[in-house]
Amino acid sequence: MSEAIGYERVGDIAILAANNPPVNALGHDVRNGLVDGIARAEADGAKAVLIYGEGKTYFAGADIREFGKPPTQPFLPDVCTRIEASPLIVVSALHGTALGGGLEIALGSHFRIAVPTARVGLPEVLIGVMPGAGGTQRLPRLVGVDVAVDVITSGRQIGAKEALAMGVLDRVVEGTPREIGLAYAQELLDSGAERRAISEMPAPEAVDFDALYNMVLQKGRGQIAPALAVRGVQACCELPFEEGMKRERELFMELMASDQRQGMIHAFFSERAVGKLPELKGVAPRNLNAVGVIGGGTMGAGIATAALLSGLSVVMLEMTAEAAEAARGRIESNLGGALKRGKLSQAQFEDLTTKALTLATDYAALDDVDLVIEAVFEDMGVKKQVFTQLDAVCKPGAILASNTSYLDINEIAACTKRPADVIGLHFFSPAHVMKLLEVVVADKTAADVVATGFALGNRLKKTSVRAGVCDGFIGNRILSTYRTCADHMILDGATPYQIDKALTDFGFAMGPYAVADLAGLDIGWAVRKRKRAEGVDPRARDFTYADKLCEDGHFGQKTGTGYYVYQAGKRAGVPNPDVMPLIEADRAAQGLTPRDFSDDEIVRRYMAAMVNEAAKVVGEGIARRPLDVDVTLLYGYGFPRYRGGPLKWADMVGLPGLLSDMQDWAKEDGYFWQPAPLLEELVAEGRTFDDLNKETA
Ligand code: T1G
Repeated sequence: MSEAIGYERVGDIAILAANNPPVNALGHDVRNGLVDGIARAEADGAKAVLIYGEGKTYFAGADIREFGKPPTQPFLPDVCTRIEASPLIVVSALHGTALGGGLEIALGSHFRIAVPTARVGLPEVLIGVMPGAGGTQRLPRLVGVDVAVDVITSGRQIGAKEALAMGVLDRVVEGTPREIGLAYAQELLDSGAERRAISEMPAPEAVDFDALYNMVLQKGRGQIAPALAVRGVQACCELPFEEGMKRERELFMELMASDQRQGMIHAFFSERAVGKLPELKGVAPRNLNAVGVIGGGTMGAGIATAALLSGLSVVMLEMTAEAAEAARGRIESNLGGALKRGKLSQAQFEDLTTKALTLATDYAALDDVDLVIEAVFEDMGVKKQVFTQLDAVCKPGAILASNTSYLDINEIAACTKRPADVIGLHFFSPAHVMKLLEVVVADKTAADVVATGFALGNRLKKTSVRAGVCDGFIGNRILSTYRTCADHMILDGATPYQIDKALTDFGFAMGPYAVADLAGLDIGWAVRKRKRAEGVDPRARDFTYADKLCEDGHFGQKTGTGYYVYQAGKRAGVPNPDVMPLIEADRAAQGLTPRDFSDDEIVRRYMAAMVNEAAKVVGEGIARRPLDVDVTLLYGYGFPRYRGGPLKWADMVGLPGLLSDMQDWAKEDGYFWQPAPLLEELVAEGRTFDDLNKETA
């Protein structure tokens, strides 16, 4: 018997207890142990078998680390079928998260009991595959097609109460999985219950699977796994069980071989790796109970909302009492959303907006907070004034953080006597919703201040990425480059609308011009003006149509008109007829003759610009590893998760091809298309960004 599955007899019941921390993943040893355990119980004269997990959870699925490696027997579908085929009654007792192959083991069992906090689900589509051990064949038999398709194509986790109502669970009882499992198995034996094999249950009524497939495919915006999973459920309705299992396996293996599976598993492990920093080994974060936020605009109010929802007390500082009340209004409207969704009770809402939130107009109110986050107007002069005052009033050991999106944190820190306590905490709008947090580490930032930045990120349920100091840090610096590439394509003949369509077809939630309208065109305008004031290299191409749009007062959604015109109540806008004349005038003024662009060329240039700047960001150490860039673009810039991130995508399409494209395009614009030294190095050495990820702990 393998160590991973313990064997024990309690009366007539054989217990198979999984012990494969941290999440009892169904690796080779676990699968072996289950098959051997069932056989031993049958040989041992047991009358029933109880399967449960030691530690924090029942099986949380197949071992994802084995993906891409040669599969080893026994295969998971066979393990589930072996359990189901046992003449003994098999009971699974669930706690923690019974997910994917874990739930499939439970569905292979004859009875399922769980503790009230257990969660179940088939989240395989979230890592680019589909259930491959009978989930698409057994679940529909138990819960019907509609519920099964919802569970499988959403990948959502389902609470025990809902799972009981669905019929996935037979019982939900307080206690430990071992206790409730033993009691239930004994009760079944005492009542003479028969073993129940789901595979022997009748297949559910079929539905219009072609329509369902197309609907799911469209909803996936290019992701294929949920749609193929629908074909798996179709097989359940149309084929005998064994045939259905074979069809499920074919579909599963097709997805296992797909780039999308690679991309999504890369995203899964990368989002867990970004928080593991060698520099923070053994470094304890500082205490964090009370936070100050300066500036109650959209960003400040969003940051305050996130802090309040995580249980921190907040002092919101504004210049005037009216502005402070306006900030409270924004915070209350943000929290109102959680109230409406039932995430907050009325009492909690009142507590947060009265007891936990304090408004202030005097810096002295910040003299006892543990951390201050400044979210004022994006101007260096204003930032320095604020930090000079914070330096004067905040207690020793308080952390002074800036939410700047671009500006130099070293320069801000230098205007205080405590640069070691200064850090950048770059939130993304809306700050109480967007998952990404760039933790910007300045030259003198102390290690425990960095540790506190990450601790705050965890507490706010953010995915935090370490970034070095440069103009725009990781995300906005790369954004600025691929946006410039898009603007160059417009000068040369493409339109904002063609570019947006090409990128949404590629998988982005929105194209760059729709995003610009959402964020506000005045932000890009301010950045262009600042950069022009700082001096732009004469070789850089320039364009004026976007400035003209802003000069005419068109800032996007906030003014109702930008690249698109927005009608009330409609999320998507229609092309603004004033835009193309501005672009044509700009081209004419520069003597440019527009040409046709294919969608492929648009995507290739746009992505090449993104990858090239990302390689510079990694090469300069602004991002520690390529995966830090991938997570930043996935969580902050709407990059399609099934492509894994720009550098994972680059590895999959091939770095040599991308580099040679850039070298071609450099013939027409040698200033913009300067290949990153790191990219040239990797191509020369036949290495990839993933090699770098593996080499950098
Ligand atoms: N395989 C391998 N490692 C896993 C794992 C898995 N399935 N799940 C988690 N880990 C690692 C994770 O990388 C981390 O490692 C540690 O466990 C703790 O995880 C045929 C083929 C279970 C809800 O998709 O959703 O079954 O970083 O930090 O927040 O149909 O992990 O410490 O080194 O996330 O408490 C289906 C994936 C697989 C579930 C726990 N199952 N896991 O969350 O901790 S496909 C899943 C999760 C499948 C069959 C198919 C979560 C969690 P490290 P964590 P957590």
